[in-house]
Amino acid sequence: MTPMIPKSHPRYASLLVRDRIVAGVRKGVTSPDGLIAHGRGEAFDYLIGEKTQPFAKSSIEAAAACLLLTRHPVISVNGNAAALCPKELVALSAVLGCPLEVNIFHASGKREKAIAACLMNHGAKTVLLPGKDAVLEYLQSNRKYVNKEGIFSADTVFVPLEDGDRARALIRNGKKVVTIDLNPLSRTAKAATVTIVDNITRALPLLITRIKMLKKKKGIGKMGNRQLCRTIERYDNKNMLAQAERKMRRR
Ligand code: PTJ
Repeated sequence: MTPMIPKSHPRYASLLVRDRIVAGVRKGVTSPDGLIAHGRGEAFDYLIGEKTQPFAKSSIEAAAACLLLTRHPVISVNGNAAALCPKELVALSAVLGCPLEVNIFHASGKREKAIAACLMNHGAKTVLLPGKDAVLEYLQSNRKYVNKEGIFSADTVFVPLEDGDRARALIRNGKKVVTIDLNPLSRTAKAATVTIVDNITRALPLLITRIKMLKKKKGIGKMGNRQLCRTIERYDNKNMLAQAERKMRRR
């Protein structure tokens, strides 16, 4: 553990989050490469002022609509997401009534089990693991191995914190992709249907709150659904990424 961080430290909040990632590596949940990914995220977060910006709020609105209108959404969890927000990932799966599935880039059966155990310790009832019998097309990396009842048959996959080959492959497999990624230039950010450019530690609680509110409203029937459809129709992911990039360049 990091030596006691005084609350007055200007980087107090950021250092606490950093501690979670380091603890994740020590527990075998996060890969050592996850530390580098986290550092990259920190740099981008610095450039947006470490605050949820209006473009992220618009994306949260669209993400909530997309996840609510989907018949079979699935939450994909890697080592970084599990270390940073296990409680919130479980809460999101409960509010959507959808499965959590472990899917990691740096192959390790041991770490897959550690991530599942971490989610169970935070209240998950079941966590799906990748199998060898369901394989995604257009993907070479370990992330191609998925669960038949989970990502394989999902129509929308929530994939926070990753860059690389998967978002595009998921789209090519006919799925929608919702992501949280602080880097608006990443391949995942660009390929996704909805990209929330914000820190997962801030964005996930906001997304859960928004979904809960919309679910209550949706209770009013078809009108609610039509409103959600309109939110998605009007949403322009490219524009949100451009706004995020502009904000960063100005800083
Ligand atoms: O557990 P594994 O094996 O699946 O590995 C997970 C990592 C994250 C190591 C793996 O997916 C990876 O290497 O990811 P990348 O390519 O480094 O991409 C991670 C993306 O997440 C980058 O674009 C970062 O800017 C972004 N990111 C990092 N931390 C945060 C973040 N976005 C939002 N919130 C964060 N806290």
